[in-house]
Amino acid sequence: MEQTFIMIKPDGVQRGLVGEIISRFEKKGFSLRGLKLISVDSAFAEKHYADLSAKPFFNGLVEYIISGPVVAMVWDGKNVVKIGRTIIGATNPADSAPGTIRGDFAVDIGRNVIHGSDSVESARKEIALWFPEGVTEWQSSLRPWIYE
Ligand code: DAT
Ligand code: MG
Repeated sequence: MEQTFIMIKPDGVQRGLVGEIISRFEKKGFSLRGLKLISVDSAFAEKHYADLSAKPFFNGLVEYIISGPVVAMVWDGKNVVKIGRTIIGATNPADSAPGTIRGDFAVDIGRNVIHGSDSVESARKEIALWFPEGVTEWQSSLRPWIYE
């Protein structure tokens, strides 16, 4: 099944949103395959956001991501990349619908609480970057109750 990379950004960790965010993905029916609380350095953050290196907000974005520990996760499920983005909400919390993570918990675009891969290809790259050790193989016993 498909996998996506989800990261709770330093503001999400500081604000005590880790449990709430994990809960939303669990309750949806997705399976957790990897999880760690880590601090990354600027070289690592620059690699993660390499596609945005030409943007005017790039340096501020890197400073934000290295400002405290983040929770890096891999979630597994049918269409998890696209549905994960829906659960997260629009990039700018001003446009994120209520009921989404950013819509419920964020105000400014530069403090938008959470990252989620934007495509299956980005997910593959991001999981390789953040989880070079690999993820955990297991299958939820709830699977037949979630998938027909
Ligand atoms: P997303 O995180 O929704 O995938 P993105 O990949 O375009 O959005 O950008 C990565 C992060 O960079 C985003 O979560 C917040 C920040 N960002 C994006 N556009 C921005 C802007 N116009 N001004 C300031 N920060 C921005
Ligand atoms: Mg993105």
